[in-house]
Amino acid sequence: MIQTLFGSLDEEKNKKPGLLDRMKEAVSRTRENLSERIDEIVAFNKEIDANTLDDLEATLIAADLGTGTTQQVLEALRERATHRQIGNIDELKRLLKEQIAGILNGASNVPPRSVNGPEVILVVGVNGTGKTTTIGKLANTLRGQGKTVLLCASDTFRAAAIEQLEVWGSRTGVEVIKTKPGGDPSAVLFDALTAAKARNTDYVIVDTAGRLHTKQNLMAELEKMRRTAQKVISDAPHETLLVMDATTGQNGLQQARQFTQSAGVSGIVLTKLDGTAKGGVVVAISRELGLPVRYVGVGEKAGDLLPFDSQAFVDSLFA
Ligand SMILES: Nc1nc2c(ncn2[C@@H]2O[C@H](COP(=O)(O)OP(=O)(O)O)[C@@H](O)[C@H]2O)c(=O)[nH]1
Ligand SMILES: [Mg+2]
Repeated sequence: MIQTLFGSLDEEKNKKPGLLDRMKEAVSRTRENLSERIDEIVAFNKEIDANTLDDLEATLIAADLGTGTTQQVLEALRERATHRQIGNIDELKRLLKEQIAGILNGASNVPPRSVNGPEVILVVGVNGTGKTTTIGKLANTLRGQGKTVLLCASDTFRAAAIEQLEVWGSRTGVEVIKTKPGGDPSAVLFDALTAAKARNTDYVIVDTAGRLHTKQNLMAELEKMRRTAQKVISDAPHETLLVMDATTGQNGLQQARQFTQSAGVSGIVLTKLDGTAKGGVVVAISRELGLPVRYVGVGEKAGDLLPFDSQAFVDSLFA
């Protein structure tokens, strides 16, 4: 059973029967890029042998699985292909699905939960990846479940960032705790957590800056925020979500490494899956960062956030 921040995915599936359809829609360009090319490769090669796998390699890399992940997937198929044990295309796709699901499931973990008091979600990542938008979507999801939420505007680096979070706050009916632009991100976090604790708010979602003057500066700031959070709620943050932009592919993965090395990331949100033919990057992320993808962003609206289910994802890719 897949756990998300908000309980089991089965519960969410029951509420939203269209989840698989929405995932299929979101990866439609990736599916064309992957599944339909595989059809062509097999049609061209007639039988599935070592040559087919060579052609398949280029296709998997084009879908942004990355070279290491592609090699791992193909390695598992090579022996069988050499002995002509992959009878037809359905069998080939079934094996690919099995390999990819295995990688995705291998990175899964259960988010730690707050024993008592507010659950704190720290949202980090490079500028423009979709942090603030994702926070708005998460607030919307939680509000829809009747939870109480506070947003914390700790991206004090730009005035526009605070205003953008406030727009999401009013859209979702959630209060935003803020300070003036240029203010101390940790100070506003302290205020937000103190307020949440006093009010017994269910969730606090914390927006952070994507960049400061230097990388070291940024990482030190995030570290300070963690320490500050723990002064108010000892086991906070309960989840640190790294937001990544699917359209930046392998470059985004490079940038993400810097965060996972020093920001205590526990899960990934992959945004803009709707805009790319390279959704295979999900698999590369799981394998290379060893972290589960918790959610995918599939558009700019409040409802455009889907809990990530590896089986629904592979089924959608090869549908
Ligand atoms: N198509 C699409 N656009 C998105 C998604 N998530 C965010 N965006 C857009 O990406 C841009 C940057 O988002 P923002 O939340 O400001 O990024 P931040 O700098 O990380 O806070 C905005 O124009 C968002 O509307 C998504 O899942 N799909
Ligand atoms: Mg932002």
